[in-house]
Amino acid sequence: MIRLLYLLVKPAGMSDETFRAECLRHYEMSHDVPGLHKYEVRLVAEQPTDTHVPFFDIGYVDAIGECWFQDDAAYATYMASDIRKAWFEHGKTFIGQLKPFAPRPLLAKASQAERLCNPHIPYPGDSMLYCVQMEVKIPDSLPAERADAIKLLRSPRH
Ligand code: 3ML
Repeated sequence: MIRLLYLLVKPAGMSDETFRAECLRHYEMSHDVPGLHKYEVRLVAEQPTDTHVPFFDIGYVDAIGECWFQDDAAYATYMASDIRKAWFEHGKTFIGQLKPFAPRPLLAKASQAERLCNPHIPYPGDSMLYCVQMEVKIPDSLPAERADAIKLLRSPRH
C-alpha cells in the first residue's frame, strides 16, 4: 500500500464553513477517482502548543488529507486519469497551500505485509483480492499468513 499524507491550508479570506463544505465535496468526488483506494480528509480541530519536547511551529494548518493506493500500478492509473485531473482542479478552488509527505513503514515486517496484501502479487492458492479497509471481514478461508498481514496493516501503528 502506498500512502501519501498532506497538510492543507485554506486560501486567505475563505471562511471555515466554506472550507469545510469544499473538503466534504472533495471527499465525495474522491470516490470516483480511478486508482485511488481511499481518500480521507479531516479538519484540524485544535493545535496545542504545550508539547513535552520543543514545539515545532509550522504555522496554521486547516486540514490533514491522506491518499491510499494499492501499488505503483494503481498510482500510475490515478496520475493518468482525467477524473483525477478534474479532482485536482476542484482542489485548486479551496486548497490555498499543500504540503505532501510520503511516509514509509518503520518495520520491515510491515513492508512484507504490504507485499502480501498486494493483490497484484500472485499468492499460491489464493486468487481473491483483499484490501486493508476496516469494514472488510477477513474470510476464514484466507491463508493465515495473509490474514496476519492484513491485521498488521489494519493496526494503527505498523
Ligand atoms: C493530492 C491531494 C491532497 C488532497 O487533500 O486532495 C488531493 C487532490 C488535490 O490536491 O486536489
